[in-house]
Amino acid sequence: METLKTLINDMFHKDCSSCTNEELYTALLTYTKQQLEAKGYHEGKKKIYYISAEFLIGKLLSNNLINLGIYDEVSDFLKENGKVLSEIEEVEPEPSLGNGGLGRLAACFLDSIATLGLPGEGIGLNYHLGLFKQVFKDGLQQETPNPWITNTSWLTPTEVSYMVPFHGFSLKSTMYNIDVAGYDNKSIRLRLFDIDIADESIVHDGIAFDKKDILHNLTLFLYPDDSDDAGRKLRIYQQYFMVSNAAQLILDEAVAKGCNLHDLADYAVVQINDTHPSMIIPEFIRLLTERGIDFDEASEIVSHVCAYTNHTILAEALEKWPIHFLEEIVPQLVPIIRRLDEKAKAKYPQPEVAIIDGNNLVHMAHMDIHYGFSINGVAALHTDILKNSELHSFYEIYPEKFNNKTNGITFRRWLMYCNRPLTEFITSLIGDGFKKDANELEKLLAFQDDPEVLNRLLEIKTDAKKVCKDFVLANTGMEIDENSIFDIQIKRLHEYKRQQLNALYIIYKYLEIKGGKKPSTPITFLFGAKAAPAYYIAKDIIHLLLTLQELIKNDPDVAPYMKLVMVENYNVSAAEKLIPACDISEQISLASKEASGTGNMKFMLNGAVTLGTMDGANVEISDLVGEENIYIFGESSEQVINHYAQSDYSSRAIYEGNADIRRYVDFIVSEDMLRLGKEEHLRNLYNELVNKDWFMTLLDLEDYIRVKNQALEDYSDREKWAKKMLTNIAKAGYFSSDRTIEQYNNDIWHLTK
Ligand code: 26V
Repeated sequence: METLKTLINDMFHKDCSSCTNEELYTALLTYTKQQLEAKGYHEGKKKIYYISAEFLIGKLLSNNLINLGIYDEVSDFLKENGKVLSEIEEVEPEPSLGNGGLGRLAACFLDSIATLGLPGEGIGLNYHLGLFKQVFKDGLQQETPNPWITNTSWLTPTEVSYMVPFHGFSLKSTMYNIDVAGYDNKSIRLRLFDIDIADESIVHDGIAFDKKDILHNLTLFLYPDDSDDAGRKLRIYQQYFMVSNAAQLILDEAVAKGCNLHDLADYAVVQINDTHPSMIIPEFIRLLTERGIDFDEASEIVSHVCAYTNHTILAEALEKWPIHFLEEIVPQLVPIIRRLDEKAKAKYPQPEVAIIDGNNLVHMAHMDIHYGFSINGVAALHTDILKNSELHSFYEIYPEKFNNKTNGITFRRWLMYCNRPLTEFITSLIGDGFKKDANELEKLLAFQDDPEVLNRLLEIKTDAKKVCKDFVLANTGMEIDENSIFDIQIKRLHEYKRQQLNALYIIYKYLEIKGGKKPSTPITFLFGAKAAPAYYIAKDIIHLLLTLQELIKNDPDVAPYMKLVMVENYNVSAAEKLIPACDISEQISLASKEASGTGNMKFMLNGAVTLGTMDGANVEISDLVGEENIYIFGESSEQVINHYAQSDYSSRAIYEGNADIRRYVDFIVSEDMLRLGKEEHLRNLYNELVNKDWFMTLLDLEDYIRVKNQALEDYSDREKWAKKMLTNIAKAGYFSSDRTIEQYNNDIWHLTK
């Protein structure tokens, strides 16, 4: 710690104990950056370029200290000087450069790529404002800007700069780096491209801004609201800016290593993270043909470089751009896309595999599949659905391109950092081999009948609930009880994730308690979720939750037995506090709709028991832990897919045919609720549920109530419950992103360490 001591002295001319937390944060940032640089970077002939519109990296200081292996040393040094690392961390602004799972996955992958020693880079955009900051006012979500770049941030500007041509003008870029440390290994870099003239002063009234002012707004916001054409076009500007920079960088790096461009695939592999970076395919072809390679060979080269990951089957999330938008913004790509489309059509004339469809929409995923060499889903069930239904026609043409890569999470952040007491306890039982080989967690199974171990596990959970309690108090002003059951649903607000199903259970429970049936253990229902600014039903669901929160809080008959808490501005840091404290992990999407989920993995790793549908990676969790150690309910993905195919689901029929369900749904617009909430929003949601319910909430409600009641009852047998917790932790090893990245490398990237 001598270097850190000297650094603090040099920077502030005083010793550690006299510094403010802000000063110490600045010193630690400088110190950590130096340490990272000193360790060096993974290099190799061939590199993986992971291109993504989102990298939800969260705060970096502690994570970097852990991966550098100096967390304890630094923390002790600070303690000796009367300082607390976790308080210094509060100073760090949070980079929320993603919406949810897809962006967080990209961040976990960078950690694993670095940890496994693979040469690679992440490439994305340097959004000045991350995902909006959520504020609750009068029971409604409001959005405010979420800046994160300060002069003490992890970004390092570089000399690298490119010109990116748009119709009528070009924009000059600057590349910034963020170092991503491998655990006990060298680093890789996240490259974030920016324009030099982005102007935060054009933002007004919350997060509104002129969407047409491209020269000043291009990198201002993560994913601008795309509910109108101006928003959609801005997304195309952003995407092209990202991929043009990426393609220029990749070609430059390859050439610098001696590549003659004909053998680009020996130097670069590009993972296209959902369709946001798909324009890299025509952009590569444009740049290669400019450098003298003919079109057919250029498209052949690219087909050996690009691989595509699909993260959703939701129709509204599969990008299809009107060709006239592309003509207006990036006309240079249009002839290339047309030619790629003609080539594909000549071989495969079926309309469902066309790149440009009869309505002149460009199907970005179709371009990826025809001109990439790999397409993967993100959980076994999801990949099966892609093969057998969503992308079946493509699977018939290219069966060899399809493969599954079940998602994973980095255990450095989601166990070693966020749950140090549990990490230490596990280490005391099985040693620290699990930190490098997550499968070693299975050794914990040897302790499943050891009452001391099980007791300690319960104690650690209660301690984590106390930490969470403080966080909740600071965040919401609400007092929760660490001895209650913590039932948690934290994820983006979306109808398919079915927060509304959870809300209907809470209504059922409220009415039950009002009727005199008290639960043996009090329950705390915790939520955290942001709704897309233009997604009105999602915002209505938030309103329902906030109104229920008020109702329950103010009802003396009910408040001692249950609480509903909606955490404001849910983000990575909040997740780090909530996940270790969870007893019941809510993973209740409509079967077939959640591609994988990764929160489910974080929860199990921290000893929560899953309550979920047979969807996404829940299926694999269930296979691993066995039915004793998970609570599964609801219709299967096959049944759900059939309902859609037959159009035979009617929420109204369920509502009219089942008096209990009718009572819970009617409660949304009851006098009690209308007194506290806003009629317009509650009635919208009520109508949506009764008349449409596209994600089949009412279909699974009865079974959900039954199985959730069972879970809550089982919680009382503490030893039996602790055994379930232990099994979940022991079986979580499979979900390490190190395993996922090994598989990407073995099957798709083929890099040498
Ligand atoms: C995007 C959009 C954009 C338009 C409005 C509606 C909508 C709905 C969903 C999405 C999802 C974008 C892709 C995504 O984030 N997928 C998530 O990827 C995670 C990592 O693979 C996976 O765990 C989640 O299940 C999946 O939803």
